[in-house]
Amino acid sequence: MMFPSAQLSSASQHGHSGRSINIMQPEQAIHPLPTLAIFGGKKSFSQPLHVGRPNIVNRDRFLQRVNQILDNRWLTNNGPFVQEFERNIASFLGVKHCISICNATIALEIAIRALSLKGEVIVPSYTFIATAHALQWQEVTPVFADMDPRTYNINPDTIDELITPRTSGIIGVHLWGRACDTAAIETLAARRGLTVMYDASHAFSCSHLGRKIGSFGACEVFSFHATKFLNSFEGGAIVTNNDNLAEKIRLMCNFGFKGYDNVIHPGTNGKMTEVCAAMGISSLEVIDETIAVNQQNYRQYKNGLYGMKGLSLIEYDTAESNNYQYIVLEVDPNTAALNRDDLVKVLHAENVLARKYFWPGCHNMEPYRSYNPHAHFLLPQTERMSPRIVVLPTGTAVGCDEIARICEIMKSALDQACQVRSALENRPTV
Ligand code: T4K
Repeated sequence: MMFPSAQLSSASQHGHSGRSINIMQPEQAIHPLPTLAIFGGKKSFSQPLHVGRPNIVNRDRFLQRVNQILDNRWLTNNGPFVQEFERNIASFLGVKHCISICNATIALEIAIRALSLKGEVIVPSYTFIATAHALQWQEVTPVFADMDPRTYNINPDTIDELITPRTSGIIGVHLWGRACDTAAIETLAARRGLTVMYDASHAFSCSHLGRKIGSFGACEVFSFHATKFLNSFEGGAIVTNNDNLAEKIRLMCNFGFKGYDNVIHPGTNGKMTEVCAAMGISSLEVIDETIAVNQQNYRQYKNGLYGMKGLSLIEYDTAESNNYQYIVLEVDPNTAALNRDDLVKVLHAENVLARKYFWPGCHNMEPYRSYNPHAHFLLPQTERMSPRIVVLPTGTAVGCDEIARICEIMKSALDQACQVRSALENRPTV
């Protein structure tokens, strides 16, 4: 499968000066290389290169399905494409029930409510804000646990001390598709009488302990947002093996209706539309190709960044299935010639819109920062690690030339760290 390259500007096609870069001795460069935009050179990319560019795959099948939807005159409310999508997802994951939802944030809210989570729920601080907001929106207090710096996932050893008489549950997050320590979390939860569910927004098609993520805890929530590995424009799903829970969730996401004119449960509108389901089905049909592209991109980044002191890509466990959707780079400020923020500024100047996901941690965002201004004392690893992480562009919209150029930019910047720092002093912050 061929994917179009983003537009490289003429400067990037020429590459840098061509001299060899000794990235282990970054202070040795004498003159700024003119090709870095931070030094006034032309941007490497004429168009922004985004993190989270949607995978637009299987276009013809999707458009056929859209025509079918229009012919059907059935646009939403549990239509045939939604039903097919749910069957396909459940079968792909090996779970009994999949309830598609309009997005993962609403899916989290519905799951939290269906599980009767109340009072306080323990979540990692290092996650997308939706995990915390889904609780707060329902007046359940998110209590933030620290990360394990080796995995960036919630550290189960930090959970016990956060449990109070008001604690009702734990939401683990499989950050960047890498499973959190479900065994430790669930053992602790069983001992303390807590309910466990997972935010698996990043983890579609990833496995853990040899089985597809989707059947851990009471239920798991996926996101099919445009920026996700499998996208349905907007979308999400709750998956579970629990029949009663699935029935309750189905009611809750359709106003509590059971048949016409008969409301038997409180509910909201969490329904997925037909056109979203059609996109999801079409994307699922070619999922292996998307993974292959992501994996190839990951390998290329890994090779391209090899040997750059202080920079390391997160590893994916090759004994498990991975979707390789996130190219996550840790920049160690103690050993890298430039820190994360400076590298991000260099990349942005080149039109590479790298992201700092999930800096600075939910506890440093509102309303949580105001509710508990001292939370950082309990979150030393989140405080230490979140300023190190940068996420780079990948997916089917990014080609080999772009990745090669991004790696060149970083090599070149590290090689000229002193000059980069002084050039950045006069630039606005990212
Ligand atoms: N839990 C976790 C752990 C999550 O990561 C997320 C979402 C959720 C729950 C909630 O899932 P949803 O309710 O969204 O289904 C983006 C996504 O909007 C969000 O879904 C995702 N996580 C998060 C990690 O990334 P922002 O605020 O960074 O979005 P934004 O507008 O800056 O877009 C991200 C990048 O994608 C930009 O560089 C532009 C590019 N983009 C975006 C869209 C929508 C495109 O190139 N094309 C597009 O159509 O949150």
